[in-house]
Amino acid sequence: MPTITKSNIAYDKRNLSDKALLKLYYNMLKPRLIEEKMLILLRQGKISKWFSGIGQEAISVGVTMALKPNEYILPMHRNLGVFTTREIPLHRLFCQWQGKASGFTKGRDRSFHFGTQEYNIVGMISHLGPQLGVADGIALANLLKNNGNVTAVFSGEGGTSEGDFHEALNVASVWQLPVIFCIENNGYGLSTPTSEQYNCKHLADRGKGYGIESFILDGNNIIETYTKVQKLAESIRKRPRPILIEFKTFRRRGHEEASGTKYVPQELMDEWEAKDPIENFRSFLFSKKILSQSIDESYIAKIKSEIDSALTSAYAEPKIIPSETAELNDVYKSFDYKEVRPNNETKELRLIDAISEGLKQSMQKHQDLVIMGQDIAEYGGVFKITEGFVEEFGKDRVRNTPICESAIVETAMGLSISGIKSVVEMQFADFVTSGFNPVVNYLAKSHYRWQQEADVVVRMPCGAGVAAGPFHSQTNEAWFTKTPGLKVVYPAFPYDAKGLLATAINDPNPVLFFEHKALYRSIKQEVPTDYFTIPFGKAAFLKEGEAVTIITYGAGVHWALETLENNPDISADLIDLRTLQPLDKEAIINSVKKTGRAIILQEDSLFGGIASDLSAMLMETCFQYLDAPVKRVASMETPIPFIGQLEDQYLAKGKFEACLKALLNY
Ligand SMILES: Cc1ncc(C[n+]2csc(CCOP(=O)(O)OP(=O)(O)O)c2C)c(N)n1
Repeated sequence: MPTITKSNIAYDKRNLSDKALLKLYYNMLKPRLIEEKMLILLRQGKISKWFSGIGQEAISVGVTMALKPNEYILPMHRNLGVFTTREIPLHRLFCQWQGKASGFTKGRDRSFHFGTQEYNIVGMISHLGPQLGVADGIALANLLKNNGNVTAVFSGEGGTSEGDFHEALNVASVWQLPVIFCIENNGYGLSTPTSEQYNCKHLADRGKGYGIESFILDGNNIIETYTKVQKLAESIRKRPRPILIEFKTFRRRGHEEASGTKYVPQELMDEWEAKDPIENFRSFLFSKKILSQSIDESYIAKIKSEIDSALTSAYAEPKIIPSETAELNDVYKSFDYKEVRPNNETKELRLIDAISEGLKQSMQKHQDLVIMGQDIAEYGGVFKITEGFVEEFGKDRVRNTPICESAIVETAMGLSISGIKSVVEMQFADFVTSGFNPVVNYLAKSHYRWQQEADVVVRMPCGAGVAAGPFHSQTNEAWFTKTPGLKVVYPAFPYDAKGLLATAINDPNPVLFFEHKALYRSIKQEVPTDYFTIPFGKAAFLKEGEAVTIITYGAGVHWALETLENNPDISADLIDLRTLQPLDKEAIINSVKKTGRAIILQEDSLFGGIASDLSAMLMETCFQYLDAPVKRVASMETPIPFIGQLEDQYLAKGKFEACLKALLNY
């Protein structure tokens, strides 16, 4: 019999059939019984961590049942009910939690940190908020495909304090994306009560500020959550738009099991225990004679036996045997590079024109490629690279964005999950800091974590020499070359820029594509008029010589060329790296073995830059071939100053010639 004999929740069964009501009950019971088992295993030390959703099942189950199986859901750490309602086999879930091969992440990520295309679920990353922007991207894909699908994404009330929440809702509203933002307001974010988390009466009230319809629902009432979300989803499918729902509920256990609930007043616990979504619904179903003792017992027995057999099989599965090759092979999605050779017809292009032409030809080749950025549509972007694009490709594919770098990178991730390529233009490479988290944590790690590619190119207009000061001059490639999962491209010439951009867009992995602003209009070259590609990981030898190897990229290439032109007696190999990740190690090492001297020139400040790693690599691989210590030449260890004479002093360019000569005289 139910432990709550008379329901404390006022249910209205509306026109739901008994079968539908029993399904709701069964689907809530399943995650509850799994969790109860997990708590026992935790006490026995058989699992390490557990984030409990006990008391919040009606939200996960109600929302999932309201959506169609092919509609994406983006759950958080307390949404076991999403996974079980989508009928993921328990064996796979348990293997995921035990880090076994039949899980979803090959032991590489824990608990609910995984997605599965098979079940249209995109799991969280620890940072919480990015889920919301990724949902925007999936919703945008649905809008562009005009398939009428809705997307649902979850956040706790704590997560709504993150900037990602604001940006995602803003973008969804401006673009009228078909997404349901579900806030589970469960009273506490770790130990922080709502009074210290936000200062408005209801989080749903925020909807108004974003121009989004919003609703407050009793998150413990399964009929209310299910029927209302179902109705809203139906309406959104017909008239795409975002909707915000605040589900009032309560976190009945610790943030994670080990951390306890000492800071939660007992009265609150008692109050919410009395509102338990399953006990109350069970009592209601009993009172209406829809559920009987024997049906209830059969449900419990069925679920428990499923749990027990899945646990047995998960425990029986062997542990993953570490293999460095297997790990390294999954950092990037394999990419079958297809060479497209340039035609013979060329025309002289500046770097900026070559990038524009390359991007345009990729837009023509990939009919669903979407580009997003601030002021890129009618205005053509601040550098005019996308001028005329909106006329040719339309506003669906050439999208002006609000100033929401995080949400737009996340949107790009969501597009990729839905099979759509995108290019994001950072107005200046400096501003990537405002979208840093999704670049280094979402785009970079998805393939390694759950084999989901992030088919995104982020264009990065970068570099100094244009008197633009500390926030419009940085060349921040080293932040990204040190993050496994990203590719980093840095062309110095129009020809390379055009061909490498085409490859970057073809490559399904996330690519940071650096474009030096000072080279945009100053460097010209004959460039094939048609579409062509250049492979990643192949450096260019611009000069060949005997005495020294000069290794550089970007603006450094032009500084080195100038120095060699002024010193025709210096016999040097000049290597333009062109791509920093992947790196053409072989070309560098072979050249240094030949010349016995190496100088690495970078525009970035010295410490922690590319030059340091290359230097270390050469010391490790070429020590016995070296006639002199490897030399690094870089800009000063200061922010980048504005005024010309300070900027000239800052930049490595002024030091290079003297350093090169000193190395040759060593
Ligand atoms: C960016 C970031 N900051 C802090 C944390 C640590 N953290 C993880 S969950 C959590 C509380 C989240 O609260 P809420 O969003 O209300 O969800 P709940 O756990 O209550 O379901 C915190 C602070 C984190 N994971 N990511």
